[in-house]
Amino acid sequence: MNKNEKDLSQEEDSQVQKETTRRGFLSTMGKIAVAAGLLGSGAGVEALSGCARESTPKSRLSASTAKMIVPPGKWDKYYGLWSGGPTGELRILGLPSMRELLRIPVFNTNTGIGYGPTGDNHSAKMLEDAGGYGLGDVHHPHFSFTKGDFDGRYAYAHDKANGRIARIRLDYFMTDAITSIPNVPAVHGLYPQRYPKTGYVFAASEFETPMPNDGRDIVPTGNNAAQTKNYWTLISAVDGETMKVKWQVMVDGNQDNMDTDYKGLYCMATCYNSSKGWNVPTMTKPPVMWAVFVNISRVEAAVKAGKYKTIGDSPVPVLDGRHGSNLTTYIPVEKDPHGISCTPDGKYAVANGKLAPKVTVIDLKKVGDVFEGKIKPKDAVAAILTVGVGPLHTVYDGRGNGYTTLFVDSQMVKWNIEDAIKAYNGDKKVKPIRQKLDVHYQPGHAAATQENTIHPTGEWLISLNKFSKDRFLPVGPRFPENDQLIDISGKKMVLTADNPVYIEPHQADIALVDRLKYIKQIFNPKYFANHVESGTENVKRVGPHRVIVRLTGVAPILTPVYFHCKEGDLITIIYSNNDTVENLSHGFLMTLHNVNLNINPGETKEITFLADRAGVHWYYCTIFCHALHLEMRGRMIVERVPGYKSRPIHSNRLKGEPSWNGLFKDFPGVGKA
Ligand code: K7E
Ligand code: CUA
Repeated sequence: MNKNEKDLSQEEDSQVQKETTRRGFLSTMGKIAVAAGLLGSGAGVEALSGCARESTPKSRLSASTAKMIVPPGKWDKYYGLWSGGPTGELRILGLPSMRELLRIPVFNTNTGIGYGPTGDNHSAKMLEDAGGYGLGDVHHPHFSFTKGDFDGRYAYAHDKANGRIARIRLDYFMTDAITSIPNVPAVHGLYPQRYPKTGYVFAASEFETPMPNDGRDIVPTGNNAAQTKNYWTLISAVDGETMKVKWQVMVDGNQDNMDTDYKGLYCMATCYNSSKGWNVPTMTKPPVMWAVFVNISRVEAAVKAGKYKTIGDSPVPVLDGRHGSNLTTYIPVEKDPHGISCTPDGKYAVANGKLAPKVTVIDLKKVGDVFEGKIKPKDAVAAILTVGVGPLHTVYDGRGNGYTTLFVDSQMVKWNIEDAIKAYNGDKKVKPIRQKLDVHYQPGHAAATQENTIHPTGEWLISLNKFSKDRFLPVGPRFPENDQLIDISGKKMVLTADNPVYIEPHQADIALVDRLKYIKQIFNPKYFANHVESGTENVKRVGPHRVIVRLTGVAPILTPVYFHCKEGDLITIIYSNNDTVENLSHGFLMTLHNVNLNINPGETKEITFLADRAGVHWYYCTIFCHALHLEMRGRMIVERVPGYKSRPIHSNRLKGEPSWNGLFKDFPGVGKA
């Protein structure tokens, strides 16, 4: 950007500021919101017509909404790391604007970024080595930590569907490792060690199974009640650097959400099914369940002393942390607890009741006393506070307040932690509940700026709502979810904006921009052993049915622009993007062959596919990179081999596929109803 451009943008900024202050809220706000695409139709219309459903004072709504607007060309203050649920991906959002900046493929295939079997050999192999599943279910993505704050090295995410953990490196925002956790079918809770650093990444398995789960301990059908007696769950510790599973601790009940403390002493998980039930009535029976705390140093010592067994073919040490073990302690929590999260001052862990309208505040110092045998587990409870119906997750502002989502009440409740403790100890004067705010609707997780670090900023809160109902334009049966932005910088929470989000963000981490300090846009070509230097491009037959094509792209020139091969050849494309200019990525899509590479500046990528159809097949660049981008294409010329049987075009269409005409009789224009 040159000097003049900079001056111009500053001028525009002051213009925007003037506009917002000069004109009244009703006329300006609607325009800015609509122009910037920041508000959903519901909130936008309310703002314009002045019939806001919220009880929020208009002046505060105006100020908060103005604060979330990031003027054209300006950057957000925070990075948000969002999970993508059963899409198997992660997303990067900017906050407070809530604009989506990137989708990071993790457990899925992505044809835009070029990831998975259609994308490149490297990610395809990584997915294949991690079990070859075509999907994942991501609930809990987290940034890595050093000394209790985000350190910008990695993000980690779990796959609940197939018991895996992935690591995303935060220089290039790419998934670089996926580990399968042995002995468990599904991991739900995931949390990185906060101190001294990550360190361990802990994962809690949710679904109890026999161990090993190889057909043993299956009670004959009809005898369901006894079926789960020999089922167990494990809390696993993965080394965040090597991505190897270090140890697993067998625990009672089944595990839900996880967290870690700020001293590196414990990881902890809630248990919503302490009775190991197998249907809703049997799962939800006990009125009091627990949060289990794992004593990390004791587990490490036990591993060292060889006090473990292994399960099945897995070499990973499994320790017994069931009731009676000194490796764990079970702190009672009412009832079917869901989220658990440590306060940023490191003093407490708060567990959320879900089926009890209460949060339980656990004193982490006293958890130490429990481990020493000085007090009983129940004596580590510092407070139980009734907050409302369906508490799921609690986050913090760093000013001593918790914000708990109430799924059933569709509310966010702000409460004071120290006051909750005073009230629990009999002080009748204090009122711990500060405010209840309607959210739209049914919140699951909440996320607040830097809230899960030693430096919470207490600026913005997101209510990750599962239902959006009437808030957005209808788009058929599948509604977007609604991640609502709430201003928590003042005394009162102020609902600021509705943000439709794609399926299904459970949880988010929000980091100040400077925490992600290793970001790079250009690869060093030397990083790649297979880098193709410009001028050395070639086509080589290396076996009777094996051809390697080494290509380069320098906008708008693709080299070579044609190559020959024969039907039945296995082709490997090695493509180096030798443009080393920011933002200048190239694509390589081979028509009719299910292949699309995406090669970033300085990067080399490889993909292998079968050329099994004689003829001329064009390959082309899929990323608009130059005025002559459309000309950036070439031909694969496949010679006929007598007797070779090619796939017919579109052979992936199944024969005997049920007709849509039958399924959608009343769809206009399809068949005759
Ligand atoms: Cu509450 Cu899987 Cu974190 Cu969803 S979990 S809400
Ligand atoms: Cu290269 Cu478009």
